[in-house]
Amino acid sequence: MNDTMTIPELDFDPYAPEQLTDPYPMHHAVREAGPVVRLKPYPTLVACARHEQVHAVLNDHENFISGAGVGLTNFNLEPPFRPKSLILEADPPQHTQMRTILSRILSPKAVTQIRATFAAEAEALVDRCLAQGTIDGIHDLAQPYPLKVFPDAVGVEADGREHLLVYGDMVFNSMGPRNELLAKSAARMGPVTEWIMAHCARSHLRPGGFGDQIYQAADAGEITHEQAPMLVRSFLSAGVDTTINGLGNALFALAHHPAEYAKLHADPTLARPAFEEALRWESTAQTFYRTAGRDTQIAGVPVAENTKVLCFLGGANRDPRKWPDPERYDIGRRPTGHVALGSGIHGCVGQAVARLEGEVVLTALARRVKAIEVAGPHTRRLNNTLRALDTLPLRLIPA
Ligand code: 4IA
Repeated sequence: MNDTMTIPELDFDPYAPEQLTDPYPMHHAVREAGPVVRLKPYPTLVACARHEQVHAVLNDHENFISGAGVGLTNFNLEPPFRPKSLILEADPPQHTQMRTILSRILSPKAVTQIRATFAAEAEALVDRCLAQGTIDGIHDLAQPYPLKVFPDAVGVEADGREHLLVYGDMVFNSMGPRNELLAKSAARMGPVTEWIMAHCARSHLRPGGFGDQIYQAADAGEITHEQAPMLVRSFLSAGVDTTINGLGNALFALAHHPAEYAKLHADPTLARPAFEEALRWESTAQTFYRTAGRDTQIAGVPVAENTKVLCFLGGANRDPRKWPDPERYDIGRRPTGHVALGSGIHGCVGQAVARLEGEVVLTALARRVKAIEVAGPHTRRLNNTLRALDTLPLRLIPA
């Protein structure tokens, strides 16, 4: 390797509280340093924050595999904190087999069937928030909504659903290093893993729900009955904390951009693009990894087999090489090609449901609420992977 092939090394820890609180200056530095960089605190990995390379890595599943985990930990070297997900932490052909089943259960057609229920729940919840006037955007709206509609659709009983929040926090922290955030998550787990696995059993799932439909696929011989609970676990891992924070970040974006909210209020059909732009602007999942499955390259830079590749989704989604005026939250933008839901064969399988949730909540707000005002300082819930808010005081002005 000659001098021009030397990978720039930057002294950033993406998991330090400062970077988790405001990752954008770090994204800028990583993008400007080059298409591929090294990070001093994690000398064995390479990182990308430009859209072109993040997209290329996510769309090259032959060279950049998921079976060694999509977090910092290389499952070839260290055991995972829980049995590997059959879909997320897997490669073809196993991944394809699981994906076929989940994409059928979460298909646009299935979403048509849940739409009316999801919309009615959004309207009822926004009405309750409006009656309060001043709300906490997270605890009163962004959190209770997915925590009701998604487990309802999966077919999980109402009792104990708060365990899903603890579990989600743990799953996403586990994709980072063994830092204090992970230790704090782990300390809260108590009965949670047992509750999750118990609620993945068919006996706990409402007949006809998304969870039961996985068992129907097992009945049909598409997967084994031993695999079925593990796929239900994927619903419970990926379907709640993600949409909670997607909605929370969208509320944050709208509250801090009153002119954009005014456009949404004037034309509620902008709910879907407003949510999509929020995904671009504040990517809920900030980082994912792949692992080089063989000696390969990124932008001509050699990457050795078994190297972890850190993809800054939030960096790619604000790359000025891709997006004009990327720091601007603009609901008139059509941010096609953002990577907030991933890209390629592992791209979010639940994205039609996630978008439905965003659309119906923002539609209900747009119709009933004239303005959303910031009613006090927000606080962040730091997580190794998620861009998450803890509190978001808001004043809702009725239309
Ligand atoms: C799983 C990437 C994130 C949304 C996710 C988390 C967990 C699982 C899938 C996706 O457990 O399969």
